[in-house]
Amino acid sequence: MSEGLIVREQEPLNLEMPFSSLSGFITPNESFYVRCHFPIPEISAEEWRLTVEGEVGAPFELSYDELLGMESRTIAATLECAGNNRIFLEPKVKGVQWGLGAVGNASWTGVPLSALLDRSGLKSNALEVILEGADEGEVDKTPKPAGKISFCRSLPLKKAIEDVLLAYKMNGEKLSATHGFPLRAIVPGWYAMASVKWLRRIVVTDKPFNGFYQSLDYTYWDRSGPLPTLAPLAEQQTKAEIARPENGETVAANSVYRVHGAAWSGTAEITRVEVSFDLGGSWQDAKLLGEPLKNAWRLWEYEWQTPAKAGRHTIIARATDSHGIPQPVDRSGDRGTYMINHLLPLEVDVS
Ligand SMILES: Nc1nc2c(c(=O)[nH]1)N[C@H]1C(S)=C(S)[C@@H](COP(=O)(O)O)O[C@H]1N2
Ligand SMILES: [Mo]
Repeated sequence: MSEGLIVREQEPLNLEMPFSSLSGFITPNESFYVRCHFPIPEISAEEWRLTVEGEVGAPFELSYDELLGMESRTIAATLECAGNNRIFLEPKVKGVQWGLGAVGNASWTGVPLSALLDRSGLKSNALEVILEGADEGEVDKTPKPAGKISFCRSLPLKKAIEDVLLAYKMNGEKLSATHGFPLRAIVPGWYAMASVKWLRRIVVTDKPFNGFYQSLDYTYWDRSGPLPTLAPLAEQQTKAEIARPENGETVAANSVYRVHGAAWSGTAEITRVEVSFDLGGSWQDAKLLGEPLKNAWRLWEYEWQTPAKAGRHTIIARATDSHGIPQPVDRSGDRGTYMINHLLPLEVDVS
């Protein structure tokens, strides 16, 4: 199953797709990166139940078969780990050393979270929805709670109702244990820590949730208010990544090389991808492939007429979305070890 994936960690399992193998709009299940904080829970579909509780008029639980019997929806969505590209940070930081491949795009089938929230009879004081996974363990960072915790994240009620899907299929196949069997959340446009796997409980709360992965881990310093505040990571930041050539690849001089990759944005459509071969001095438009789809990446390509002269060359790609916000050239320290979308030059040998 993990064939061809880069093993970043065995236990817990953390596998990366070699991004140079990007071959289509849909990432095949066996190539999709895997990010786990704890051992993968073994869950039997017969015994498993999803409970919906908290600030609701009518708490209830659902079996796997009941879920499959509900009206379903299928959406394409790109999941990107908030620590994707961390290996490129200087100086080196702690955390899984992801290269370019902690990202993938799949089609997800399941039940809208709003259908369950409707049925629960939300109370008027409902503020957030906590999604809890069945995986548990001790956290290996400090400060931390004593003993075991489960992996959970909360969503503002608005986002929870808007477009969150509870998925049991990935690219038409039953969800695998590594990707969250029997049920996971897909939170479109958000960094993938929000897309909780192995869901077992949904808790509606009337206060902001301050769990470990909400308020200590997976946070950044938000400066939209009068003072910097620690805020939970949310929307994916606009980014273009180059699949080929790879960093360090040798390409033939005086030939045509297909530079290609993918670009995505959490809140808008990708409207432009450009490439630069002179460290950002000048930019050429790449061709966007396929159709724009909200919350799914867009593949792109550029026919590069390689230089006649041998030597080292750099390539940078940058994406712009329909909000017009370009990728940052430099990295902001407010983002800690997450949300890494500044421009990344790669080097190739022309020979
Ligand atoms: N229950 C649970 N959900 C989880 C995680 C986890 O460790 N436990 N990891 C999160 C993170 S950080 C990411 S990037 C995505 C990865 O999803 P994937 O393994 O299907 O690619 O799952 C998220 N959901
Ligand atoms: Mo992640």
